[in-house]
Amino acid sequence: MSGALSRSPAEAQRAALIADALAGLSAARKTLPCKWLYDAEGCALFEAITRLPEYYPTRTETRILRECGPAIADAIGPGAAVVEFGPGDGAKAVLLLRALAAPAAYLPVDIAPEWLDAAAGRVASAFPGLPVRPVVADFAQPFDLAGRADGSATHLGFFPGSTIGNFEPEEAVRFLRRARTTLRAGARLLLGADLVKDTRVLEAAYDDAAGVTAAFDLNLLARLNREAGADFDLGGFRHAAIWNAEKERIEMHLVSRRTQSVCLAGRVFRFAQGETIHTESSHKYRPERLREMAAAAGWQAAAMWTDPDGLFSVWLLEG
Ligand code: AVI
Repeated sequence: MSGALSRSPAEAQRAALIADALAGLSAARKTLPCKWLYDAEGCALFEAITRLPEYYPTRTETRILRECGPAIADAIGPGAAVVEFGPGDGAKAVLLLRALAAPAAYLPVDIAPEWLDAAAGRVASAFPGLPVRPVVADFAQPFDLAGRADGSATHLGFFPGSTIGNFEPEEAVRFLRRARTTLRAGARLLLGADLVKDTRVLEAAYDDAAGVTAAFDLNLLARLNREAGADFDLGGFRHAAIWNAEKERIEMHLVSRRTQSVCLAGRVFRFAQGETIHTESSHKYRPERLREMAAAAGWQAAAMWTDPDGLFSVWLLEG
């Protein structure tokens, strides 16, 4: 058996982290994939971010789901099997399922079993008797529901939180196209997407006064020290959130405070003062752009709900 085949999942994950870090830190513009922000520490910090006064997306989307629940339920009709991509703690699924008429089943999809357990447990205890059928899969890759939603009146994909904004636009279209294949012809997708707005509101949401987002970003370097044996001096970097007007996205960067070198997996990476590592993009959408992306993936926008301040949008797409 080869070394790669005999690796435990944790070893394989560590090897992937190191490979991504080596590639990203070798690039002309240093970068690290945002998926590595979410270890246990990162997930706890992200949960804290969602409760910050500056971070409007979670509470605004929750408000839309709560206040527009009856209209959403009318548009969807009874008997839907809800397939949630990346369910988090399942709190938004509970809101949606509470609004829907006679939901047929709940299928949370995630690569991380601990997230699946949390979401499945929360939904199962809120809706005793509702079939809850977790799917262990990387929802960013093609996967099959393997009959788990059969027998329902309709398949409803659910992708809240504007996680779609963390994909590059081409990746977002690919995700939407694959979701259509997974959910099958005639399915619907309820999609949360953050909207373009005042730059100050956006930058504050991603660089809060309490420094929680900064800790979330810097935890990526701490994770590389813990898991990849790197020697980042955390005090040598600061967090920055920058609005990229051309690409209509907030970018998180870790900025080197000085000239320095960092070792990782036997390689040395040099940083000039002010040089950055780009750690995450969070794209914000104009409604017409989102409609175009959906259409490019074969979906039609059937309805859009927003809050009174026009901060966030929830879309119903039809396949
Ligand atoms: C998970 N995702 C939708 C968040 C966002 O708003 O892009 C991640 C995040 N990063 C910093 N704050 C929140």
